[in-house]
Amino acid sequence: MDLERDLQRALAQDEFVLFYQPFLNIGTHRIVGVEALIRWMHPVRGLIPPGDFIPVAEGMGLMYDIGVWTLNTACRQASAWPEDIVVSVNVSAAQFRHDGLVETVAQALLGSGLDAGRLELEITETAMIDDVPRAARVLRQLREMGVKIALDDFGTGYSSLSFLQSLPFTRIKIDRSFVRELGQGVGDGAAIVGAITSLCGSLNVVATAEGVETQEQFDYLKQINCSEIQGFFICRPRPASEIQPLLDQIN
Ligand code: G
Ligand code: G
Ligand code: MN
Ligand code: NA
Repeated sequence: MDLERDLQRALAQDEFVLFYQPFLNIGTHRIVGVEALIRWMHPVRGLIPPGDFIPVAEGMGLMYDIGVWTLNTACRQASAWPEDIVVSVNVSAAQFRHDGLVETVAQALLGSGLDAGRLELEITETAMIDDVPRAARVLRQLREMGVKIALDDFGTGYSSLSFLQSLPFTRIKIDRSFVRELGQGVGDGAAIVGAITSLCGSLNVVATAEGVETQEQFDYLKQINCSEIQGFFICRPRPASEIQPLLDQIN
């Protein structure tokens, strides 16, 4: 298919771009970091979202190289931002299972001059659950370098409490499927978000609610002392050229 042929050339032709979506500390009302979200600027089809090409790229074995590009680009762009801003980079399952990940991260930090404490990797439980001892070793190495680790889309997989306890996460991102139900008076979303938030408190991990879209959701999360939030209610993902002035202005 054309998409596959075009994907093969997209890296060499410099067609990927990173958008960034801020996350906010509810207590201080400050932006504490931004998540890098890849898009493909296709010369004919225009902007293609990651959901439409990442599965294809993964099937073609291209995700590792795309991930290297993403890490390098995110670290380089973040090195120009205020020093208290963290940049969060999504790591695919294929990338996490590759033996070169730790070295790639070290190179991206070295090449950009970004402080390791300003880089966070977002990893889903699906990427780690098949070999938890290995995941623990890799994450420990990254933590020893100073890199932060977020557990992405939490609540959608099947991880146990011992999984949370045995892996050195610095942040847990509460999946937006639970956040969506807040303030609607339906479903178990509020109970689940409340339980994860208090669990994060006990484990000394930052709780971040994803997909916050309304004032009601914001108010609920503030009331239960969820530390950080992300979503269209705060800011949509935006290109680097728009994010930098925003960060310079408010921080
Ligand atoms: O930006 P959007 O909401 O369309 O992202 C859809 C999905 O693509 C999300 O699950 C997100 O984690 C994933 N994604 C976005 N950017 C990257 C990236 O650079 N690398 C990987 N592996 N996944 C990404
Ligand atoms: O899986 P991950 O959490 O990395 O997914 C990030 C994706 O979520 C991005 O594609 C981003 O565009 C999307 N997203 C971010 N905020 C919101 C929101 O408030 N509502 C919805 N529906 N999607 C969001
Ligand atoms: Mn993410
Ligand atoms: Na997520």
